[in-house]
Amino acid sequence: MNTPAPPALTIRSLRLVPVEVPMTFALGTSADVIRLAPLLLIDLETEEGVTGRAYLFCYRRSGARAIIEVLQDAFALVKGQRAAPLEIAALLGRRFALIGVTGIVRMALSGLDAALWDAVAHAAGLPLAQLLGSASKPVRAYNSSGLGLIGADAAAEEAIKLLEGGFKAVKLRLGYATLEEDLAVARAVRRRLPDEIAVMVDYNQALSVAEALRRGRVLESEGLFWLEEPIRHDDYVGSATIARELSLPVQIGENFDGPKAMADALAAGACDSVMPDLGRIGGVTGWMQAAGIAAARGIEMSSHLFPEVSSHLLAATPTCGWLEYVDWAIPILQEPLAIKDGYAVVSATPGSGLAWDEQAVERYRME
Ligand code: SMN
Ligand code: MG
Repeated sequence: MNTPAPPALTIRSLRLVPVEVPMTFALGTSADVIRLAPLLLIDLETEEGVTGRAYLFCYRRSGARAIIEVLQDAFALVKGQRAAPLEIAALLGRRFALIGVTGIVRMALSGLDAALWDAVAHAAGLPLAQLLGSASKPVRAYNSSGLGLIGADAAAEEAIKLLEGGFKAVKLRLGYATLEEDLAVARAVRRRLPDEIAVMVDYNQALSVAEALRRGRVLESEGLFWLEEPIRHDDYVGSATIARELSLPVQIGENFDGPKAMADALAAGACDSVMPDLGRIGGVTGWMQAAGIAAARGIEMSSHLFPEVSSHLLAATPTCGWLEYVDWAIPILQEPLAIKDGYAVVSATPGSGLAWDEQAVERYRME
């Protein structure tokens, strides 16, 4: 049987809408508290009528504004070109080489890349995971909503609520002023949850190497699952010391700036496992390159944010670890990611499963 080849797509127009979505649980990290999720919605239209969608989590309003500027600039460079993500990544990587493909620029290009892949998957009539060669298997997920620096009692209460949906794991933010406070909160949450529930802890880069060793040595006998970003994200030498010294596995990756950063981190022995972020690793293209590096080294790879697209990517990741689940995009999505018995159900429709609830988008549109 001859199946017609999917049409080649030509990039036509770009629609960018920044929204601020109220979060059910505030995200209180040791660096900042986020109560409204600043998301940038990306619609990339093609001449053939296929639209590719993606969103970026922009951390701050100013992040959204800056990314819009760069994305419009990038779009002008590729308008009229074939919607082939690898070609576009190579072209834009070169054109942005002078300013540097890092930070805001990396996020903008990652968003564009994810939207391109979504368009290609739509044109092929396949869920993204299948386009990448996977059978779209369910991916185990931990609930990463909430559990900010809210104190022992409140954290223990909130942790129970986060198990709804059948989650078997949650993530707790640490980085209180003292080790004693960190320990009290970790113990309160650990004791409140059944033993089979995994508790990850995340310091968001709060500690020095010496302090990470001091706190880590105490926390490692508290039944925790991983120790995330204890120190500055790009100190791979310091992180390697911590990973070597502690029995508690060290997890980093949300700040990997492209696959090369991940390769460097692994070469330095900086961590036991990795969790790249779709928006910083280089979109779907960067993710798949990173997945190859993780697979070659036999290192488990989890995701950071963007649970909808990350579910597809993890399904296509040979050393698939955990999906980080956050509910932030639910209010603006037509079909939120389904969680069943603690597993993310990879969407079965063509593309990455993103479609906006336009009324909600208007309601939450950023001023
Ligand atoms: C985190 C920090 C800031 C924004 C989003 C997420 C956190 C995580 O480090 O890993 O969830
Ligand atoms: Mg983190």
